[in-house]
Amino acid sequence: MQSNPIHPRGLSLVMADITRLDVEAIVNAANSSLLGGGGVDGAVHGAAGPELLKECRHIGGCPTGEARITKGYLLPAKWVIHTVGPVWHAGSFGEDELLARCYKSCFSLADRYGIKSIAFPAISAGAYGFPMQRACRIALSEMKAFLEGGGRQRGVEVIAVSYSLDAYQCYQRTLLEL
Ligand code: AR6
Repeated sequence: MQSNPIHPRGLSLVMADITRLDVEAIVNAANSSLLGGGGVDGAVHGAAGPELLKECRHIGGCPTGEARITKGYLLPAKWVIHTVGPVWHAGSFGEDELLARCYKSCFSLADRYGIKSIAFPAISAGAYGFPMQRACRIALSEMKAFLEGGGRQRGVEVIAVSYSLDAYQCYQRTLLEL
């Protein structure tokens, strides 16, 4: 795991497989069925084991921009917060707002469950086609807003996880600009 605490106040950037992180909650970039898929969703279900899918079946899906919480089962993380990012359609269908809403929905669940450490993948920036830099800026803005709006005072740690060096460097650059 590569990490660089360039932002020491509650926010860190790491390059890692999110399923291996020893945090209280990891976020899954799911689809609206919540029944699994590829990318980080496939990795989360693979590492958590079949009990996760069983619990997800009972939830009955999740609309874009919202989030649902389950247990982490075989993951090191106690909780998985599943959120459904928007599919990128050239940016003219409210994608930015929907992506921001994903982060807000995750933070709101994290608060409700008293979660003190939460790791996010780059929601929508894989199969859903959201441009990485734009996704990165929205992710980091929402993370900062949450921390500055009381999350930091409550001792919550937020981790932005990248899965490639390119993504990691994009987060680094974007964080310096914010
Ligand atoms: N750890 C951290 N980040 C990861 C991992 C991992 N193990 N695996 C992939 N990423 P994606 P989306 C990064 O496609 O764009 C699924 O099929 C990846 O490099 O997982 O929101 C769902 O079921 C990228 O930067 O999610 C949906 O149908 C980021 O995670 C759809 O894909 C998000 O990529 C959701 O698409």
